Amino acid sequence: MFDKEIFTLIDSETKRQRDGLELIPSENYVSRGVLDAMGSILTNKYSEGYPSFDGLTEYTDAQLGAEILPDKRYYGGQENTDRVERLAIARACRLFGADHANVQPHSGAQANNAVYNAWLELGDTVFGMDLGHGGHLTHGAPVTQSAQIYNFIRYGIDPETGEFDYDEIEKIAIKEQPKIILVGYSAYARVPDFAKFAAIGKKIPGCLLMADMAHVAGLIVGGVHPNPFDYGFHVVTTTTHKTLRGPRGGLILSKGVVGNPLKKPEKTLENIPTLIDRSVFPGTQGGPLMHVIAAKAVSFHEALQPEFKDYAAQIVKNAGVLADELKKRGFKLVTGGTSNHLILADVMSSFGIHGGIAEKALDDIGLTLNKNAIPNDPEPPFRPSGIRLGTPAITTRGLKEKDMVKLAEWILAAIENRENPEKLAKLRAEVAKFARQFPLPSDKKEGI
Ligand code: DSN
Repeated sequence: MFDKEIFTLIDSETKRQRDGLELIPSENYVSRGVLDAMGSILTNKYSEGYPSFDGLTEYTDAQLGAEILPDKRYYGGQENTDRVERLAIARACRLFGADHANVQPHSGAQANNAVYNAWLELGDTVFGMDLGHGGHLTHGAPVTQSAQIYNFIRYGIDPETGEFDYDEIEKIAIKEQPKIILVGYSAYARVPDFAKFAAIGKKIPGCLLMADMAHVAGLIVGGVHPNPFDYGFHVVTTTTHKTLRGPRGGLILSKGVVGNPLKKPEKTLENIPTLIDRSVFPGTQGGPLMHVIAAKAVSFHEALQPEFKDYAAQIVKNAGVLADELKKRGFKLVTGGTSNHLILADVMSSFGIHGGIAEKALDDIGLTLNKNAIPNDPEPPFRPSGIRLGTPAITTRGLKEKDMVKLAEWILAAIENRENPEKLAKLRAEVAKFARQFPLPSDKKEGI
């Protein structure tokens, strides 16, 4: 039986992606290999539990693929899935310099919740970045389940400088004694000082240093963004589909001793890898998505190749040029620019329009981005003052610095002509003609 309605919609989405340019900084285009693994027969398999390791770092990829070690699974038929998951774990550890990786979280939210569940008791305090300043929903926004269970307190940035007030953060941390200091963001265009956060965390007994690096994971493994593990962080969570360019999913990396997840370890920072494994399964999830884990492994293999460093560097170069070109055209940028892959522009103070109006105008010409709150936004969350855009996806398509000039021209033209359907249609045709010169990686047989 052929499901015409769904496959027609998938065809239509393929055309939208081919004919447009993706500027949402948390989105990307996957390779053929990632897509094939995700669409594979591994989706049929249940694999609750974990493959066995006895000293992860002693194994090479080849050994991990070849040996069948005694497993810690609950169902039979795992000879292939064990190997897939071991490869994913080993590659993730190598990419980030971690002692352990849990590749099973279905999403970034699941990854973060599993870490909270692993380390915290009811009512414990977590100190994270304010959502309104660029933090993330899962870092304790009052509407989330975790905010009902734990006590989240928040820090923000000076929107002009983009700097955190580390003295103030230290003062609050010492007073509140959080069990987790969390560094991470989804709308922050600068790079935090991990050493300063780590120094604060080390003054608090039993404080877990956790970094949610979902947005910049690809920049970290590409060597153009600091790695929190180099500064003494204990845990890094991430999604796998943003700058890392893998399938939609979550990942938890940790430092510490990798133990048997079937035995409950003592709650110490050293035992964090095992506490996390138990927290993911059976703590907060059931069966892992083995087709997605295979796709994660494929994307980790891609990210381990030398070309990935060029890709990561190009993302940052493109973002810097795009920020400059937007500024030249009257866009006021939060923090005055960018040091990573994303740009936050205040379109209310630049052009007197809400972010949603700009989002719609750009959608109309085939450029996709999202409305976003700016720090201390005077407007309500659903009608915020800003737009958020970034370069990970367009860099995958192959756009370079010179193309950022054209892009900035189109962005301004869409905003200026937002009430002129004929002009918007003309711009849309121009964008589509340009975009078709840069095929989606999944359209290419040879992949990325
Ligand atoms: N929704 C993601 C983003 O766009 O940043 C974060 O989860």
